[in-house]
Amino acid sequence: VETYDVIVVGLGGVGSSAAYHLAKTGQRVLGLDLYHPPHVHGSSHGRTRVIRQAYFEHPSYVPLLKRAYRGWDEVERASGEIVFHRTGLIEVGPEDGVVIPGVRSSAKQYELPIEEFTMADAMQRYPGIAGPSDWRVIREVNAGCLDVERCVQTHLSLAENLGAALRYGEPMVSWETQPASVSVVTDRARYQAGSLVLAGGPWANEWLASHGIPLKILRKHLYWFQVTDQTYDEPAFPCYFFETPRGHFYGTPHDPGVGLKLARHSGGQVVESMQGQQHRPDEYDQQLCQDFISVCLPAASTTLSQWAGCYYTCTPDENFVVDTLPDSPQVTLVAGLSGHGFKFTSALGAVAAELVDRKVDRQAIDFLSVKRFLDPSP
Ligand code: PYC
Repeated sequence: VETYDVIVVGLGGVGSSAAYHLAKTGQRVLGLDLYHPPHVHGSSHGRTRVIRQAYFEHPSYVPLLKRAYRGWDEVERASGEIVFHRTGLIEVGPEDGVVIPGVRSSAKQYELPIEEFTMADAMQRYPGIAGPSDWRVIREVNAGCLDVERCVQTHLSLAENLGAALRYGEPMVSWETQPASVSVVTDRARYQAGSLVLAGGPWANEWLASHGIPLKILRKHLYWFQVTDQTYDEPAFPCYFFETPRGHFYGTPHDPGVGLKLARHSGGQVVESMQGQQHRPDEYDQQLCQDFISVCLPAASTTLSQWAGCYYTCTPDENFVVDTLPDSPQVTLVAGLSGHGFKFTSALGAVAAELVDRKVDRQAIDFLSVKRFLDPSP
């Protein structure tokens, strides 16, 4: 039986970062993935991910986001790669929605630089956008997008350079805990370690359901649409996130040779299990995105140039799970990123390493604990 200090299962956004941070602390790390990451089968692909700090979802995320920004800086310094494109972000929607008031509130509490516009002023500044005159637009200056595959690849390379053993195409078949250790069985070997980090994205729902952690997998869709001029090119055009009556839509600037990325953050089709899953397009979702272009991105074409499928793994409150298992502290979970977690992964890997080392600031992640599912308040 091969023996390690820590086994990390799942080497996408979270697992690649956890492997790096654990290897950095001198632990003997084994990383396992059922495919060859960065791959297209889970949630850590699709060319870009929005990164932002004035978090409309909840101000409690902002300290973790500040840590994530430092984490991406560290990745760039350590590797010489550029993973973070500082394009800025415009968030657009009604005054009484969730996005505009939420961005304002986090920005105010943490003194984050934002600029506000009326819709009319924003349409002058960004000729590619449109919307009702009573909508507001907030530009978050320090936001941008991450090169998602490069983030995963770079964390993996950094981990490997620090001695982590990474095994690809080796699915975990089962895991079990002993009083102060864990064992993991894959389709080809049995491993033993002091700790286990479960970072399986959508595959985690199977691993965690019996522990009372409810994760819902959603099938999602990413589109790239043709553009006919330079309206949506960087640096003039930033990342965007719209709250509309038909849902939340987001995207990143024109990707030369590929198109203008657009996806619907809301909606999605429930997937019961990842067993035998294959991506497949959804006509209704695509039509909603084309309708969104016609109304809100009128200088873009509704002709599709590329499509990709991916998955969200959602908790009931859409906040992550970052914790150890209550009855097995040697098992760390980072799960249920609920479609908004990739930007955090440089920090979540570091937090996972601290959970393994039992040196984490529990207060900072209390709102992400397992106990909220097991012990709901009346
Ligand atoms: O967290 O900004 C985000 C995001 C946009 C779409 C999915 N997640």
